[in-house]
Amino acid sequence: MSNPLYDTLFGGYIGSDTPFIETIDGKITTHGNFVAIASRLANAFHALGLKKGDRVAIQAEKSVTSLCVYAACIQSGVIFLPLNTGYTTAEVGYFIDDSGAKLFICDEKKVDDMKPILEKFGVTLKTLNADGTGSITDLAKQQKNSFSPVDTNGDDLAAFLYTSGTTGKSKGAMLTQNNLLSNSKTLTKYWKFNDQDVLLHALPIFHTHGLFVAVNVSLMSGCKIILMPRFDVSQILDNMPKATVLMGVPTFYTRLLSETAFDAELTKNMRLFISGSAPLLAETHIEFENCTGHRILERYGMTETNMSTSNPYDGERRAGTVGFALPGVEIKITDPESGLELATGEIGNLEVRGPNVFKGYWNMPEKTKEELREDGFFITGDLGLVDEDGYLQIIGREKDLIISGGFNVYPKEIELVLDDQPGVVESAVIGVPHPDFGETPLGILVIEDTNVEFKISVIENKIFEKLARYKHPRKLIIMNQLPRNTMGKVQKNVLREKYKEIFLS
Ligand code: MLC
Ligand code: AMP
Repeated sequence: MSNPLYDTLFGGYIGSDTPFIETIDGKITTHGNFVAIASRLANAFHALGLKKGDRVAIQAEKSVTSLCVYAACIQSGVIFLPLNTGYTTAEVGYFIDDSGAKLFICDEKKVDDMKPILEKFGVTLKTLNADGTGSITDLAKQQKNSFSPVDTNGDDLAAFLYTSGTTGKSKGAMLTQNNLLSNSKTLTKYWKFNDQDVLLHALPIFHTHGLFVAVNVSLMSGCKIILMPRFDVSQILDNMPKATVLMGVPTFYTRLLSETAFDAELTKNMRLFISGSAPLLAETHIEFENCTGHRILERYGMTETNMSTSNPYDGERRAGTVGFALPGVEIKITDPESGLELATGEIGNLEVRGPNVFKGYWNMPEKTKEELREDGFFITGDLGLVDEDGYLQIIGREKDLIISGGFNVYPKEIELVLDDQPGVVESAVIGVPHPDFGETPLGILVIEDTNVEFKISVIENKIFEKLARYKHPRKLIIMNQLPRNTMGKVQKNVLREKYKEIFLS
């Protein structure tokens, strides 16, 4: 019997009294405790009738117990489906329906809103609150401390992570045990993680970055985690002297740089600052080095591929680049029309192949075929070039995507909501530079030519009801008509140019 992911990440820690997670109230959870809680949860899943391959969707605050739910899923061969805590009921309803989840775990506060949807789809509901209490914890407490891991092979699914699409419909990226295992092994070695490391963990745990990269690498290396509920500058500053590594999105670094207390002295015990999920401006990279003496290590990844490239640990960490393909991973730049590989220095589609690349989109074979070639190369939708020294630069995106503070926002999803509102003829959503979030959505509306007073506030309320807060356009602007090319296609580049400074002044 074996379960490669469980055996590698968790199995060795049974009974261990080594500290694993310290929360900001100073409470320590040892590795042994962590796997014991996970085992009780796995027994609870079993008691609820969950079997290998079933899906558990969770929309819960970041806590030791919510991380244990992840471990329990791996142990019981159940597919883990974490959801952004900001998603609205309507958004969660789609994921529940699409994934066919058997169990949904959420905060008590969300129960009333979620009940009708869960009843409709026959989904079991359990609660888990930010303080670790809830009905899933109550059930777990009645269970044994040990659970014999369900037999799996590396090709079995470990997680579904939903990622929005250019059509506005979210896709469930299917990640196998091997996808996660191979990437965490590679990153642990490449970034020299070890059991003396202390990671400042301020990212959400419902995405690749905060979950698979941060947590799996810590488990693989025996590194300790300081677990923070969210990114809070003063908590980071307070805890930095005790830590050695920080993983963050660029917004973390720009916010830290605006603090006078953030300097070389405060960071003297740190060995590594890692950035990803969105482009880090070269000027941030340089300013950071001037301020602290540390060079941020920028890497590149995606939900579908985990991490694909990284700047070197020992060699030159080059600003404005995402480094080289990780060991075992292949990248190539191809012509968007022909699919043929381009020469050094030429800009084209970035494609990735390796054990890190996902298995496909859940129940979407056609979508999978469009993006995942038969030879295993995944078309990322990012545009890049490889320079003469082999460094990859992400130049832009083929896909119509906005990245706000590290969260992906697909314009189409917002446009569908805007177009649906009375009085709106059509809309265009574009990404414009934002000093804090890097980029942010701006909504442009064309409205009906009537004498009836048109209220933006009515539309804003509708957006609140339908879409998670981070997807909301920071501003809605009315135009007489949208610029179009001769083919009738909306020229978003013209709009981006026109409004590029709207949030910068
Ligand atoms: C929060 N808000 C955001 C936002 N985060 N709005 C736009 N974009 C975001 N990213 C909303 C809040 O709800 C709030 O609304 C208002 O904006 C201001 O909130 P804040 O307090 O300033 O935000 P904060 O909670 O501090 O969050 C900002 C952040 C956070 C950048 C720290 O968004 C974050 O942790 N981002 C990390 C995302 C991430 O992990 N991405 C990895 C994806 S994996 P209101 O109404 O109160 O004003 C991936 C693969 C890879 O991409 O390569 O890693
Ligand atoms: P997600 O689908 O949330 O996993 O987001 C993946 C996308 O984030 C990629 O396709 C890139 O567009 C972007 N991304 C991740 N890391 C970087 C980086 N270091 N620089 C630029 N873009 C990045």
